[in-house]
Amino acid sequence: MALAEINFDGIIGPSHNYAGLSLGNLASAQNAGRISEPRAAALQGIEKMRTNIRLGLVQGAFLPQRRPDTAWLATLSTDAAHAGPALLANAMSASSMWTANAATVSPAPDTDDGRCHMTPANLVTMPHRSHEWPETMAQLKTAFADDAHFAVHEPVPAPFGDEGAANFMRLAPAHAEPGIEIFVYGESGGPYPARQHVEASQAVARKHRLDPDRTLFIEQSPAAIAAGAFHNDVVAVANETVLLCHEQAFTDPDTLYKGLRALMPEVVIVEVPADRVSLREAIKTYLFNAQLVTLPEGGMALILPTEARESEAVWPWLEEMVAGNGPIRKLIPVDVRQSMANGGGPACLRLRVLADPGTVDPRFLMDEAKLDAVGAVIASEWPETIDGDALADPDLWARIASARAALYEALSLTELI
Ligand code: SUG
Repeated sequence: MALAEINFDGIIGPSHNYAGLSLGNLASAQNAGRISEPRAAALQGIEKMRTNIRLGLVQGAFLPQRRPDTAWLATLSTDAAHAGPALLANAMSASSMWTANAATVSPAPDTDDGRCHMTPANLVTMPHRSHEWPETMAQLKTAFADDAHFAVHEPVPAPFGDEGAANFMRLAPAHAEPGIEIFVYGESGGPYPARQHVEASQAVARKHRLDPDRTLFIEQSPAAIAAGAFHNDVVAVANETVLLCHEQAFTDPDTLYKGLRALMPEVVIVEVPADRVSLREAIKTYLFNAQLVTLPEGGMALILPTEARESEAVWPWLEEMVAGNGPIRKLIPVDVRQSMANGGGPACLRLRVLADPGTVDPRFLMDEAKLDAVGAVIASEWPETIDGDALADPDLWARIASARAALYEALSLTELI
């Protein structure tokens, strides 16, 4: 069995819009009311996947969910025509694109039954995200139906907020070796909610049958949340032996670093000092919301948003880091501006699953030909723009439904519509 890291990107849905729904997510608030471009957004996502494939990485995808979410509205005893603007906006968000929040994934080498365990995130803190998990779970159960290799759990129950892999990091000498799993939770975020609760992280670790001696629960610094880091993956990223993080990412970084070095002496901790890159600049440019990937030819690359290249603080620091001959050898900027304007960078758009691709339902795996086919559906079916007022327009709902159906047909996944 050959385990590979597979990045499952969320295909950006046809209802992508800027309703400003996420308190504590500065980009979402700043862009509230802006006219969105769903077609351009989704094509940016396709090009990001193409970049990954051309680097020799294994790529997968999850599909956009039904919007407006009529099943959710029905549980509230209403429908799209009667919900009112606030509830309707919550039912129309394309937020399932950010698959780093779809689930937490503990790969087979870390679990005591040797299977890859997944728990869909309940996302209960934000109403517009709280109804993602049922469709997420349906896709996970289809993609990872092989129960000799995968276990897909029920989400953690409310009120314990769980935001999935965005608050989770894994370090290991190599992908396929037993790793250290790090769950990052928030206690307080000043004016903003701490969306990942420690009780949820602990429950996920128990469900996943992890070794308690190799599982760490670490508090995200309240200063980071208050500055707009609503998930840990806005201030830190890990891959194999490398942890890249901001100096102010954690409440007690020294204890974390000491613990990691004791468990894994080969760990390389690259800490970005606050006097070179402020928390504010880190959050604006999303340099940590990068995919830190191991390249087939060796060495690592950081696939990061183009916004990071435009920063006079961030880019010189990154170039110095690369020149310093550390493990990170390449910087690869990608344009995901439409997603970024809602606070979702390259890392938010992907869920990492370490698995033998042969054990995954092939309909969820991408190659360039499939990306071309998906891109063609997007180019002909996705709305070019959505203005906030149009969210209540039944013609838009019909357009979104048929666009989504066309995509499911193109990928032969109509049973999940
Ligand atoms: O949950 N934005 C998402 C962004 C998620 C980013 N994911 C990670 N960091 N992994 C969120 O805040 C904005 C939607 C709106 O305002 O319409 C939104 O949901």
